[in-house]
Amino acid sequence: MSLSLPLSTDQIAAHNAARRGALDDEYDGLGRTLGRRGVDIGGVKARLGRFSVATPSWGSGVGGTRFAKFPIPGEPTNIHEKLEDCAVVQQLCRMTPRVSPHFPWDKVDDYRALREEAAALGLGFDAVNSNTFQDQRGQAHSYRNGSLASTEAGARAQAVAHNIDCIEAGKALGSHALTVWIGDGSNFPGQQDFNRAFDRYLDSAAQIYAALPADWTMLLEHKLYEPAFYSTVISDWGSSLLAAQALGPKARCLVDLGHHAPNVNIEQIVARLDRAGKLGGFHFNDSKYGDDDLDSGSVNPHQLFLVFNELVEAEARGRGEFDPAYMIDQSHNVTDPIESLLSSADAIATAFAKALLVDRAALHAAQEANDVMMAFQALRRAYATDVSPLVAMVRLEAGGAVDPLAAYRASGWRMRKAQERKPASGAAGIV
Ligand code: PSV
Ligand code: MN
Repeated sequence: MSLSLPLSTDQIAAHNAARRGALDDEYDGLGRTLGRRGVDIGGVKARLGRFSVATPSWGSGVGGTRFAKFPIPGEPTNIHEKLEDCAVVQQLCRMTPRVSPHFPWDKVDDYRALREEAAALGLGFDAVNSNTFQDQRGQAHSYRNGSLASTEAGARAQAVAHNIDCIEAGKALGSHALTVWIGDGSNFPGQQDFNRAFDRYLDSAAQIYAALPADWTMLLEHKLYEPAFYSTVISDWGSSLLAAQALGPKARCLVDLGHHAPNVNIEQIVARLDRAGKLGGFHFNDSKYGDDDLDSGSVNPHQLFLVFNELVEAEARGRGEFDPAYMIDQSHNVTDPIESLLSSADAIATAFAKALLVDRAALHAAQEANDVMMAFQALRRAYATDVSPLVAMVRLEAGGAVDPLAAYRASGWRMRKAQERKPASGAAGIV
């Protein structure tokens, strides 16, 4: 398969050449700083180089709120254009080699051909996402009263069949996971029997689970509210864990950073789910108030660091196979989505790099000795370290750009696409 990358490699090479000297200097300085702490920067660089996070196909388009969407010229309007834009992100940052598709938004007739198309752009596919939170034109049963947990047998069967179709598409795409998030729930006290709704969900989910290939994971994504505003069926990590345990070993919990009650300690949830052997994956984003789907690390980068600190702990604890599916799930309403994805990938890698720098022996010793301040300082020292030369060096050595945003702007990609692509619609709606 010959690669046909979207951006000029010569242009990226020239961009890097102009920045190489300064980067070497800053990287060497960081190496000396870490060396004095007994940390080998080369080892951290190698670990960071193996890290990757999937981009969401839907995140390459401009998002909107329930009030409005403001399209930009040149934004993608179909899966082929979305793949091109995800390939731009991957070419520049080299840590987003897979795309997570959402069906039926990304439906095509030939998924094998789509897989080849992606491969030619340097991309593979990550978890497939089902959508039973919207009605599609011509479908027999409405999801107005729910999908997998609906009281209507026809709606439940239709939602199960859609998820099985997603698995089939995913098989052809080379995916190994299905992410299931449902909007089912209630808007009024008394509207729904909490436990009967959960039982219906379990019954439907078990039918999907039975259709999973042996090497697949079913990722259960919980969310506290929206579109149901009084209760949701899979509202929190407790319900998610109960469901994953009831379904079996291939079912795991997916943590979307925006899907919790305000002020919940998400990093503790990460630790608990890992302890239960059920930490399946992440949707990275950030929020100020609720499920805001803002760019990762834009509001609370410290929380992102604390989440990664638990992930590094979890990996070190080595409870079996540790391979959570990392994905970005953001709504880019006021930025060029490619720029947001580049900036977010950088923020995620930065948080991971900092978590790798935590002196675990010092942290654990301070915890055992009840030395509160030194336990905190073990985290603080890692968090305060400027790892940007390390993250940039990993990118550069993998073939990406030292400064991805500058390289992207210099490429003129969006302006070129504005000439070629048909305009996107401004229809509002949360995605
Ligand atoms: C729901 O809010 C969610 O986080 C789920 O992952 C959806 O599938 C996704 O957003 C895309 O709209
Ligand atoms: Mn999500």
